[in-house]
This record gives sequence, structure tokens and C-alpha cells, in this order.
Amino acid sequence: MAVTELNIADVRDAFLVSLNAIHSLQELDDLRVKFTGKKGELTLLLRSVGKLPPEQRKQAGQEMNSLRDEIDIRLAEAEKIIRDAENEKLEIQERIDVTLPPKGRLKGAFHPVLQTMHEIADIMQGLGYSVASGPEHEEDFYNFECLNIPAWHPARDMQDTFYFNDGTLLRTHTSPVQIRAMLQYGAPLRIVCPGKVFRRDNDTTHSPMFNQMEGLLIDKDVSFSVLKGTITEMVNAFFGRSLKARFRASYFPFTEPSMELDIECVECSGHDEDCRVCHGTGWLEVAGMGMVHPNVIRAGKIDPNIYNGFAFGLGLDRLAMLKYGISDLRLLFDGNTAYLLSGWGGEF
Ligand code: 2NL
Repeated sequence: MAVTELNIADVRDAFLVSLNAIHSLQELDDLRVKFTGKKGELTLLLRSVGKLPPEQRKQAGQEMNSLRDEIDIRLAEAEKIIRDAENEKLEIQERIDVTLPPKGRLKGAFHPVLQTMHEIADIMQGLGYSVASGPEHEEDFYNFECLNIPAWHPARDMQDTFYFNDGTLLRTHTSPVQIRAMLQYGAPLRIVCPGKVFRRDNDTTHSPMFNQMEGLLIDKDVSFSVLKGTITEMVNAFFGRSLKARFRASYFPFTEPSMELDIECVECSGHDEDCRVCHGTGWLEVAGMGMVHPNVIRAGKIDPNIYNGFAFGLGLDRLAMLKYGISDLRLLFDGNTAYLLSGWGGEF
């Protein structure tokens, strides 16, 4: 049957035309079924061989077999081309450029309190002080006893201090670091001790954990005026200008005499009766200080007949708020990264 010859050519043409038109693996699969599947055009053609006159069967069979081989080869080639193209597309879509900067926030920032701590430590290092640190979990001995704080003092009360069952405590100031430094290094000594301190206080203006920096200078013939000059220099350098200052007599168990430093209000300089920062007083209390009590020098195993010195304490949280215009203490302690990482005024 000459028809068979024609059919073979027709099936081949039809296959080649269809093959040209496909773009996906799904279409390729459909094409494979359409020609070589159980009811595929080539399959039906192969089955029809038996119906041919015997003398035509051999040649027709050979031609069909070679068409089947050709179809298989062309399908395989097409599959490879489609797979390569799809892989390339995926590769481009999913390509990761590891050199790109991350989306969103590009830089971190120091916490305003840490920034403040660094600034003051830098200033004090410029005056020859070293930075010392010590444990936050302390012994009553270093936190209270060495500091001439009597047993009846309210700071020792359960109401004011976090105690553990074994009598140890969370330090209520960084003074124990200074006691440890006196014991370790002896005199002369010039240190500042920044760090976390803990008191049982929690309201809008007090956090149970806050940050303090204390300073200690021990030497021979240290005068009260050196203390006044040092503290004034430190505060002016921190705020970046020469502020009016006044010293008021005060009391601390660990210094004698003692005083507190007020500076002119950094917000209104005393010109605003309704100032939210100084409440119209024109003054801000920023530091407590005094000449170190002989009992405290003795507790540090230094001879108070040879050496004397001064010490001071600053609240770093309050200073950070004053310098950077932060009005709410919670902004420092709530861990609100959206706020802390953007625009509070620090260095980034
Ligand atoms: C304040 C008051 C002060 C001290 C801290 C101190 C430490 C030693 C010896 C003597 Cl080892 N004194 N520290 C002295 C006076 C005041 O802090 O108002 N702090 C926020």
C-alpha cells in the first residue's frame, strides 16, 4: 500500500511541525504521548504493518523504526533544550547577589546611655583616669560595709536593696568596684567605674536597674578645689559648653565633707518658669561628691594618714536624657529598637 509510505511521511511532517511549536516540558510530554503513546500516531502506524502486503512489510517496518528512533532522538534533544532554558531562567530569578547591602536599616547605633558612658569615660581618660569594672552581684561587705554605711542606714533595708537568700546582693552603686580597685592596686589611684546598679525603685522616673559612673582619686594632699575643678571640667566637656554651676553642701556616709553639683538648666538656662526639665528652678542636680571618708580609705587598705582623695557619682541615664533631649525614661529601658536605632541624636 503506497498509502503507508505517504502516512509515514505525513506522521513525520506532523511531528516536526508540532515539535517546532512547543515551549514547555508539559507540551513536550503531550507530544510524546500523541506520537509514541499507546494510541499514538506512530504506534497505530506500526500496528498497521501487519495489514500490508508481505513484500512491503520489511521496508515499511524499517522506515517506521527509523522514524521512531528519530522521534525519540528529537524529543530528547528538545527536552534538553527546554530544561536548559528553564534552569537558566530559574538561575536568573533566584540569583543572590551577596554583595548587595541589606534592605531596611543600614546601620546600628549605640544606646544613648552607652554613648554617654563612652563620652564621659573619654573625658576622664583625658584627665588621666582609667576605667575599671567589677561584679554586679556583690557581697554586703564591698557594697556597704567598706563604704562606712551603718547598719541602720535605709539603703541596707530590704525595701531598697535586692538581696539573695545567702545575704549577697545586687550592687546599689558602683562604689564596690572602687573598693576592689583600692585593694588590688593601692595608692595612688585614678579610676572611673561605669556600670549597671540596682535599687528597688520602679516608677516613671526610676528604673530598678539604672546606670551610674563613679570616680575615685587617691593621692597625697588632694584638695577640695581639685575635686571642684575636675567635676566642673568633666560636666562642661560633656555638654560641650561652659555652664553655670553651684556646689551645695550635702551628706554621704562615704565622703566628708560632701556636696552636690547643680548646673544651669541645659534646656532653658533658667528662663522658663514652666520648663519641663528644671520645673522653673533653673538648676539641675547632676553629681554627688566629696572627700573620701578615712574609714573608706582604710577599708581599701590604704593609710589615710598618708593618702586622701575624692570621689563622685553620676547618674548616666539622666545625663543621657539631658544631653539628648530624651523626655521619657522608658525610652531608655523598653528596648524599643525602632526608637533606639533612629535619630535620638547620638553618633551612628
Ligand atoms: C550620687 C552620689 C557619690 C561616691 C558616690 C564614693 C566611692 C568610694 C568612696 C567614696 Cl569608693 N565615695 N562614691 C561619693 C560621693 C557621691 O554618688 O549622687 N550619685 C549618683
